[in-house]
Amino acid sequence: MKLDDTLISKAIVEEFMKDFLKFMEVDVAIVGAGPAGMITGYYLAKKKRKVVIFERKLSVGGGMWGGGMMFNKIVVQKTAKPILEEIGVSLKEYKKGYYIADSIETVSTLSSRTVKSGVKIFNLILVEDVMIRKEKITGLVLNWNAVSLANLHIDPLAIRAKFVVDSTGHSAEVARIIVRKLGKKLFTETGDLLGEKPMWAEIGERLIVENSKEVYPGLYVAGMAANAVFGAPRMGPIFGGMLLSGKRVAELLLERLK
Ligand code: 48F
Repeated sequence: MKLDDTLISKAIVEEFMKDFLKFMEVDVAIVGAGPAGMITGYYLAKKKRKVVIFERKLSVGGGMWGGGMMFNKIVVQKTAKPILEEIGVSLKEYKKGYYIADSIETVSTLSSRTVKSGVKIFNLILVEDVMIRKEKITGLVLNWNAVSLANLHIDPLAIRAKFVVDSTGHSAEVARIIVRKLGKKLFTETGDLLGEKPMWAEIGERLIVENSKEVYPGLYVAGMAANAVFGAPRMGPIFGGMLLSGKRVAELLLERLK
């Protein structure tokens, strides 16, 4: 059989467009394919919800690849161990209650399980704005990240979602867009982003789960974005909180989607 170059190109364009059209209306649209966003998607798709994740970078995994200071190991605590076991990541007990995993194995296993559970991940796409109707978030406004990096004056496209999750990490970009465009309307003490506090793993990991909740009608925060919005500490290369946070947001959304 001779290989037809144009047919290869047609296959890519046609199949991409099918997926893109299919995921333009979803139950949940997640912004950011770091550990928190992917785990949120995984638990939602496991329950047959229609979920899409938009990631602006070429690769998924966010801040997990490099472990701590490029030593590519991550630590999780006992409470998060069952999540990594469920998705099939090998863990070694380092000291009582501290488990260590290879960061490459964790990201690759998590992304594979997320996609195989039914979540569609689009990489290279930047979420640059939101849609709001009757004081509720109803969708996302997208552009190629390359368009933004090249500073090209090109209009975006929009997709509709029943709920949106901001799992953009330290920058909490979706919550920030809400404040920038609508004022201090977040469900925080001041209505503004309270900002991340200095590193303290114990407190950061505890608070992240309770901070993983709705922050504006229809918008939930997961992962480091939750602590950035609600003014809690960062925690460095311990990742249990990210996983527990994503799982918590998925549970809250499953209730809302009933
Ligand atoms: O930063 P990231 O890994 O967030 P996370 O899931 O996990 C945080 C940890 O990695 C680490 C930590 C652990 O102690 O503190 O930082 O909360 O993943 C966030 C992803 O969102 C993407 C970004 O490229 C990254 O992969 N992202 C950020 N803004 C946008 C975005 C945007 N506007 N549109 C699309 N993707």
